[in-house]
Amino acid sequence: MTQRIDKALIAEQNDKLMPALLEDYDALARKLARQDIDIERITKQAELFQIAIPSWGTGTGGTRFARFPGEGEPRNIFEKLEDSAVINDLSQATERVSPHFPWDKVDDFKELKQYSDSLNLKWDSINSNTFQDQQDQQHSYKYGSLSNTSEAAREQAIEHNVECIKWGKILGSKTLTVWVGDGSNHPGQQHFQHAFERYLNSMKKIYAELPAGWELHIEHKMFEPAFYSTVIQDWGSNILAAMELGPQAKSLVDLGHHAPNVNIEMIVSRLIQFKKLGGFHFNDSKYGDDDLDSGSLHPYQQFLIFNELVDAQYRKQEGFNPNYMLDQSHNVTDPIESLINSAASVQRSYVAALLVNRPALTDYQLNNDALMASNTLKEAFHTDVTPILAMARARKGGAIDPIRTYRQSAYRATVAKQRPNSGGNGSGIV
Ligand SMILES: [Mn+2]
Repeated sequence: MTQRIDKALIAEQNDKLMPALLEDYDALARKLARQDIDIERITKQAELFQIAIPSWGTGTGGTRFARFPGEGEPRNIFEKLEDSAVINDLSQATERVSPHFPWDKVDDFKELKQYSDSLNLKWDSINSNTFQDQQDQQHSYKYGSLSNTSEAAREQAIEHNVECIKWGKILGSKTLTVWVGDGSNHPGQQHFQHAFERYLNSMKKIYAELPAGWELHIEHKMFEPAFYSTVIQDWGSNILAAMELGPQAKSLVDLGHHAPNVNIEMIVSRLIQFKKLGGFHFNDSKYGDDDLDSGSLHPYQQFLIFNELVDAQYRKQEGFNPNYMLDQSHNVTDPIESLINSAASVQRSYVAALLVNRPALTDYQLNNDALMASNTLKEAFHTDVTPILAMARARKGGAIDPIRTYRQSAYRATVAKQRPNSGGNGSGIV
């Protein structure tokens, strides 16, 4: 049976919080009006904001050392969808779910589509997995998949991606995201050019199978599991591959997959300029690919990325329609709470970026007024848009305070009884 958040509970909680929200919303409306910004226009845009939930994010993550399973973890894609529906019930910003195959593979994809329809959920990008071996797999990916020196292993990886497209068509997805762990751990282990050539040849075969209207998103990652070199190491290799493949191939930016201190917002601008920005995996990081909750450490960086995105929207940049998705690992929190928080954090960056006075910024830039240009961004970033986010949720039937309402619902305790712990405590990078 599908367990959901009772609409009456959301309404009851919202009734208690609405008077204070109205006070804060009106105060913010007056403040924005002084800057010639109509709060209602911003709130409507906040209501339209959507970010996809990664199916694997609903489970407890881990590190390569250990994983500590949480209570009532989803055991299959149907239960992951149930948790995703709860996140959307409360946040009203996450109506799409991104699956990972073969982790989420089912025998009957039509049945899965019917189930997601019944929860009012849609499907985002399909993620293929050729970075680990599956049971009964003929050829190992120990030495890579799409760039493996073995043609048989490469063909097997291509075939898996083509199957992912087939499943995605049934689910109504329009994107295939490919990340490979291919690379090397020793200098000299791999011929850089030949490995990249093998990867490109494999990707060309996958690209040839893309239906019209689909996109192929390439995800790069600097390190891990290969620690010396990876075949799609950085945005440079990524965009080269996307350009080589054709217009349906674009680059995906995972915030944790860059060297420390890299200017990610400038990479975003470059990808926008050349119509190669496919989408995002939002998360935060301190040391590397930490998969921390979005905006938990670097909210200004997240805002600056959205400043570029809103700028492209403002300039009506041709071919600009990136996918937004979360990609985080929840090791010590309830994944539902972290995903609700993170969706709101990314939405906050988007809404704050809408407040940037763009004509003034352009003027400061043209006149080389560095201080005022910087202050223009800071003014928007420092505006507390919490009342807009809460009002957008409330108007769509979501919760003014989604975490509080979630805890009141006791959803986790209920599903913990229905989903006994599988006892799996092995390592688990997800
Ligand atoms: Mn990712």
